[in-house]
Amino acid sequence: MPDARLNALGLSTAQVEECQDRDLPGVLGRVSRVDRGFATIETAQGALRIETQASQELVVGDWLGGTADQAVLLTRHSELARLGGPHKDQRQTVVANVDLVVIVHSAVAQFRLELLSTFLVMAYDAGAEALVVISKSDLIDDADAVANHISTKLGGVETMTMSTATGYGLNALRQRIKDQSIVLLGESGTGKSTLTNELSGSEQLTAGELSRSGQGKHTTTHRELIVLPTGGVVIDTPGVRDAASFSGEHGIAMAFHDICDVVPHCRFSDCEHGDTAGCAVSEALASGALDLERVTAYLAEIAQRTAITLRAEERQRSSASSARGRRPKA
Ligand SMILES: Nc1nc2c(ncn2[C@@H]2O[C@H](COP(=O)(O)OP(=O)(O)OP(=O)(O)O)[C@@H](O)[C@H]2O)c(=O)[nH]1
Ligand SMILES: [Mg+2]
Ligand SMILES: [Zn+2]
Repeated sequence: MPDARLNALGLSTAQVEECQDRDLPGVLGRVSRVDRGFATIETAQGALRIETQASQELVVGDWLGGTADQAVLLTRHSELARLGGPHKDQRQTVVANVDLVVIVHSAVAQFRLELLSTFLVMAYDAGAEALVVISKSDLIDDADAVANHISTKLGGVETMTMSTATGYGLNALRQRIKDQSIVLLGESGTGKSTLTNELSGSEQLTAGELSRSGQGKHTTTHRELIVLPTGGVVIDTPGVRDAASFSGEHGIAMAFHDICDVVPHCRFSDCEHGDTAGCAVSEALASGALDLERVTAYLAEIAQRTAITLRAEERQRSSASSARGRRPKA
């Protein structure tokens, strides 16, 4: 009988069955935080810290089986990944096993279509659903108009409007995310930690109030998983200024479905969608069937992906040729 605490952490039969199949003593718990060399695990008995091995890169949201002394990583059912590594061309898993990616955008912040599109691509590539939350609706007259505009610009993505200052929209959001594992993504200061505190009904995280001296804004520095009293977990993440997705075909096809429907109709398969003859994308732009800003964001995503592939190939070639040039020691 799985423990109620593990259920609250989002345990499913998949983890229980995997432990049985692999002859593990049972499900140990879920990773709530990762620091250099250590991970915090939420277990049936409470939180414990374990040392992590370099060979086993744990991320927040991971499920572990076994015991504290011999913890075994269980199969991930979704992985939210971004580009990282020294050459910014490696896939890096950020969090695991999330059902829903909530992109938090402040109603009074500048809307950056490319950045939000990248978050969407990441969400879809992870195999998760995506929801855009327009926060701080108290600071603007018509936040729903902002939500509608953003939904249109993002290809019809689901949006919700809310304010932690007035409580507007919070119950609807609680209903929407109930019993799910969600991760909050967004720029710094959009209200992710304030929202996490509000949902969890406690002040577990430090949100960005300016200190009296005006210095030292409490910006989030760690990913952290919090269990919600209403069921489900939320992973708060540090704000990002620029995101690069490790964009797979699937994420792009989902985030830019309207454009991807048109691209196969271009006359040339290597069409760059500029002044090329027979470009169906240009024709759709001229007729107003496609939106120029969306096409620009799509081309940026594709260009980034091409550049990364070329860089990776180039590195592979140069390491192969330097290996060939190496002489055995005399
Ligand atoms: N007016 C208003 N202010 C809000 C609301 N939600 C959050 N804030 C304020 O926005 C500021 C930033 O909030 P945080 O929750 O720290 O933002 P964050 O997204 O966690 O920021 P990072 O951790 O840097 O990514 C704080 O001063 C909050 O008090 C809201 O609904 N209305
Ligand atoms: Mg924060
Ligand atoms: Zn074209």
